[in-house]
Amino acid sequence: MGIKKGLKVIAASALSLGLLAGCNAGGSSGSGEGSGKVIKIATQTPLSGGSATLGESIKLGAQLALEDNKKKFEDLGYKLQLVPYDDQADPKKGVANAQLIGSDKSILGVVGHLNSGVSIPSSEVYEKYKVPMVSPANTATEVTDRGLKTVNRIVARDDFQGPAGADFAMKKLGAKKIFVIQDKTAYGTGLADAFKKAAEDAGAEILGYEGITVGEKDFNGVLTQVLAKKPDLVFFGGLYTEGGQLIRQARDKGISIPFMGGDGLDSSTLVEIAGDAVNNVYYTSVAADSSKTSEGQAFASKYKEKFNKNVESYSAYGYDSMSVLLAGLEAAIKGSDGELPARENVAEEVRKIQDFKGVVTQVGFDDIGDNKFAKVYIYKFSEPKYPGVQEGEISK
Ligand code: ABU
Repeated sequence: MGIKKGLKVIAASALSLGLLAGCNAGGSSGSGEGSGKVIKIATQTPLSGGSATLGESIKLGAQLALEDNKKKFEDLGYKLQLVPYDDQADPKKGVANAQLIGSDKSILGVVGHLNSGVSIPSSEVYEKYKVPMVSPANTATEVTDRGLKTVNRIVARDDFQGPAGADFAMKKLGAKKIFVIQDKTAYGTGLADAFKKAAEDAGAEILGYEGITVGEKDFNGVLTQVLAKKPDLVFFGGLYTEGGQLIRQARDKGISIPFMGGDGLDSSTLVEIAGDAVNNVYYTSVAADSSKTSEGQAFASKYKEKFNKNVESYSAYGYDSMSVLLAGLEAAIKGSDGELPARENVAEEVRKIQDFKGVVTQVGFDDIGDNKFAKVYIYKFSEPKYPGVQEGEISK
């Protein structure tokens, strides 16, 4: 399937599910089945554009968790509602949506975002309105390093992921001369820099460090530089849409050396775009392969049955992020005397979580909202089949 056609299919399926910007956002609080005081939980992820595969998977995972918890909250006297927002992977859209979320007093939490560059400015707004956020996917260090009380994530940080990739590239792949490409976003640059520093500290020579732009489609310029420098590995900090095209165009130019990237490559759409060119591509991810455990397999089956889609890297992380948020909400409800709990109480209860067992994660937040139990995984593609084969699992 061509890239354009693939993106159209994603947009069409998002439309058919009523997921695009503003479709349900801020829906009427008293309508629908069930009874009780309405509590809304928002998701903010890209539901359209080049990052929609992962953005939609987070939303669907979160939706499943909310539905699984509805009965419990009804018994407590509350009716849960999901309000999905499409941030379009755009910081301005994310902030505008965050203002809407903050202004709707019945929204008591947010699952999101996918993109760290959207999460960072949007979460300044959540903090102002005291709305707790749990991110299933943001890995940039700045997301939590600002010390905001409302901001949490369940995945590992790029100052863990980047060095883990560098260690693997040098020790297992024998890389010594590396060319680094990054997409100039908070995520892509942060991950590439963390990888580069760790590789240099371990004695690697960095032959080139170049930026590309999100949305770019022709990588001939940077790949000509790669050909001239003759590295033994290319590291890419960015997402699957640009990554898939970069890899495919590299192979077309005869560049057959290993490529490596981070969790931004961890999507079936990378394989769809790159095709056979994906062979000999390695990626670190902060997402576990859900097929490795019985809980993960059961989740994947349920997800497939409900949405007729296979799980993506962050589907179960959307589920676990929503579950963690609802655990904090449930604790806050205990002291709320039948009223809506205050947002700051929900935020405090979420941050207090120390040992939550999700479908694929164990979650315990430290004092800045990072997950003490987060892990990094290493995968390899040897054939155009998603996900890649797991080559390693690293705990802190
Ligand atoms: N961690 C990969 C998803 C992109 C991001 O953090 O911006």
